[in-house]
Amino acid sequence: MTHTIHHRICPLCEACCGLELKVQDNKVISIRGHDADVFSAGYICPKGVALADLHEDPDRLRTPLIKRNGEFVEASWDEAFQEIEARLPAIRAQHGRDAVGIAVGNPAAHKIGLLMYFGRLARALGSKNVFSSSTLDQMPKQLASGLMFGHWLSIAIPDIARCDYLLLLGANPLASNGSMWTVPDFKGKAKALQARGGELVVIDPRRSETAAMANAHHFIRPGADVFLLLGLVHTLFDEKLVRLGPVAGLVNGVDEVAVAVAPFSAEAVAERCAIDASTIRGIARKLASTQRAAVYGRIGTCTQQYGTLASWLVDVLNVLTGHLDLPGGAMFSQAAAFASNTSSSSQTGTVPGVGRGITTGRHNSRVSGAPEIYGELPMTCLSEEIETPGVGQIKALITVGTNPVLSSPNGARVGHALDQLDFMVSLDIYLNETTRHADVILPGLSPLESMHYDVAFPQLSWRNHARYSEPVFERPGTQLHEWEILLKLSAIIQGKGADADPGALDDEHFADDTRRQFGDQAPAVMQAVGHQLRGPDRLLDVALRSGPYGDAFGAKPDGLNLAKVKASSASGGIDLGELAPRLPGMLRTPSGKVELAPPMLLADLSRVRDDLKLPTPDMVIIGRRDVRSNNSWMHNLPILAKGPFRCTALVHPSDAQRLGLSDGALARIANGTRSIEAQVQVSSDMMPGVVSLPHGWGHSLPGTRLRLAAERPGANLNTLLDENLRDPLSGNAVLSGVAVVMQAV
Ligand SMILES: Nc1nc2c(c(=O)[nH]1)N[C@H]1C(S)=C(S)[C@@H](COP(=O)(O)OP(=O)(O)OC[C@H]3O[C@@H](n4cnc5c(=O)[nH]c(N)nc54)[C@H](O)[C@@H]3O)O[C@H]1N2
Ligand SMILES: Nc1nc2c(c(=O)[nH]1)N[C@H]1C(S)=C(S)[C@@H](COP(=O)(O)OP(=O)(O)OC[C@H]3O[C@@H](n4cnc5c(=O)[nH]c(N)nc54)[C@H](O)[C@@H]3O)O[C@H]1N2
Ligand code: SF4
Ligand SMILES: [Mo]
Repeated sequence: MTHTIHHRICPLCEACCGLELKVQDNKVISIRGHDADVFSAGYICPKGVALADLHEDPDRLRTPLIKRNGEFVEASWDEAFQEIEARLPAIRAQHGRDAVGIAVGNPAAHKIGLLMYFGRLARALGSKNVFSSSTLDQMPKQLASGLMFGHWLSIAIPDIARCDYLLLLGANPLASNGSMWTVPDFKGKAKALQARGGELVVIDPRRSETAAMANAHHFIRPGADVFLLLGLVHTLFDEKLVRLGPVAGLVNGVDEVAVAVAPFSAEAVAERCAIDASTIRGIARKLASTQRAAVYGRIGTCTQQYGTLASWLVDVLNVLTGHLDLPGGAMFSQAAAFASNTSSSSQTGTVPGVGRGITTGRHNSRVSGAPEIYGELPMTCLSEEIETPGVGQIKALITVGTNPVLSSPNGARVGHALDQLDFMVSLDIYLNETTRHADVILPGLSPLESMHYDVAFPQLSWRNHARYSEPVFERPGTQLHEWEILLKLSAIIQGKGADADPGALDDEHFADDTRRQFGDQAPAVMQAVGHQLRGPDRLLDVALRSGPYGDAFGAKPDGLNLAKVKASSASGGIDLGELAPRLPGMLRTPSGKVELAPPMLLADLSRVRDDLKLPTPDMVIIGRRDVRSNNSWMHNLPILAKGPFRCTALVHPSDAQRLGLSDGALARIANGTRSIEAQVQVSSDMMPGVVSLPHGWGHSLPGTRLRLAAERPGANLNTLLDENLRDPLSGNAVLSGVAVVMQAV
């Protein structure tokens, strides 16, 4: 029997590697990196190989489930939608729009059908109760970037191919494969940087895999990055090292920043962040004196109470050292499709780069009063919005690819809250810790059964590219695409009925959108796109053709369209070149300039000032990632589950000795009345006084269908974390540096 070869971009993490799959008898027989891929050049990690296990996983849901008398039973799609129609609109009619909440999780960022159609459902619902894992993750970075550059996804990334000094804070790309920075084979690129004489410097409370390969690593007290960063900015002013370079005329607020950082000399912050003043000054000098240098901060700098300030200061450093928007510095990718910062006409007029900017706090959460941000409320407000009676209380919830019972602080409370709902629908591929609370579960397709194009990550990519994947397998006959499921749910909400045809609904939406986007040109656009395409493919064709490299619907015959990008798949996609300067055209701030000193951020510095002398708790907890794991949902795949147990609590030998903990034994870790038991691993890679435990574990809850994961369930870090601790500006959860008490069991 002969096999067939397929090319597929991996949807499992932000590295977006191109894979080559061999298929025989309708089974994947091998997965390797696609050597010809223009972007990832054959790189792959163990999770990419696990796509075959995911496809085959007998626990992965393939039919809708309806809960009857407390037990899930298999149902047809018609039955599932009828059940939803019988129950959901009535709740909305009785209690109002906000009574139906919606929560979306990480996999949606990796699936165009979820990402592009989730918004349609959210708009149909018209509820203020929209939540996503962004507020457990990167909202601070999005907010800081939005305030500075005018759009939530205009995020500067290191131009690693040409950089000679890279300062990394709170990121471990050797395990995570990069985040808010799409950079497959970070290790290879970092080694090349070192080979050309460059330096990689890592700031992390643990000597991570990335720190271990760095030229220098400095421990930092968890949650204290804002102090280090302020010390660095202060040094630049203090030692007259500020040079804006070519962007000088495009930056507002340098003097305001100089005044704002005045209380935070390297000497003043050193103790608070546990890095000496001379080291801080040395890093600032090196950043300023290296022609091609960049600073990058990721989850460790976001998931803390000063997340937005830390994210802002990362880019303040990039600007003040003259590295923004220059080769080898911190640059902006130019995506082929869907990027707001490439739209040809600016929103407010003819000046390139002038836009509306961003606004937050258009409404507030009902119970805690947390400000709306990017149309969302903090995920950590979900439980209280379900539990607290009154107008606007959440009575029904739709979850889309999210598992907050494990991924959100105080997950047990989330679980109890979900039990209080009148109705819950989950669009998810597993019966897991969260979806077991649902009344109806609607399964998405296996990634190998759907087309793929990354919407968000080309906006954050180390090099510009356009790559498309066809489905490897046909979808099973009765199964729906996730975009179709989302449209069906929207139709039910809008009273169009459970048997509305998703194709017709899609046509309506498409016509509306095209009129809105193209005005008078809409009929010509619709005609150019034709009648063959539907769903995400059609949206993609329009986006590519009207995008910065597009064929302008025929006016630029050499430009891109869907057919061309599709045709390039076997040869590894289309390379669109290295990053190029994009200022001022990509800005969307009202001033048309980079805003270095947004008032909201300067005002928040008063909290930092008050906190300079805060005493160090005896023991604090932080998270980590392992290359063979992915948040809360890949522990059921054989190829990843085998090998050493990964959910261990790393502690420094001095802490182990002090607390009587021994390697391999269990320790109780407690925060107030909540506690877990985790296996200790003594490690001199830890900063003393810090314990590291990965998140996403705790698969011992009853009523799930994750048979392999349940064999080695691990402990749930989020049991210990506090759902009331947030960065007040972004609403992001504090997941790092929380004080705990540890003792031997
Ligand atoms: N303590 C601590 N907590 C953390 C973090 C941390 O560092 N420390 N990290 C946070 C971060 S960065 C994130 S992004 C969040 C992630 O938290 P979540 O957004 O909750 O995402 P996951 O834990 O990845 O769970 C993904 C869910 O989607 C389902 N799923 C998988 N594939 C598909 C699909 O193709 N379609 C559909 N419909 N569903 C699918 C899975 O079954 C699972 O239910 O966790 C956060 N939680
Ligand atoms: N293998 C694997 N890959 C993943 C994921 C996964 O679960 N597994 N999840 C994906 C997701 S959703 C995301 S968002 C990305 C995240 O990608 P990264 O941001 O690279 O996340 P981590 O690998 O957790 O690395 C964070 C580092 O920050 C350190 N740290 C903790 N607290 C602090 C602090 O206060 N300050 C500083 N400076 N450092 C601190 C931790 O010790 C850790 O080494 O990874 C993605 N990729
Ligand atoms: S690094 Fe691994 S999980 Fe991430 S895209 Fe590449 S193969 Fe997939
Ligand atoms: Mo994330």
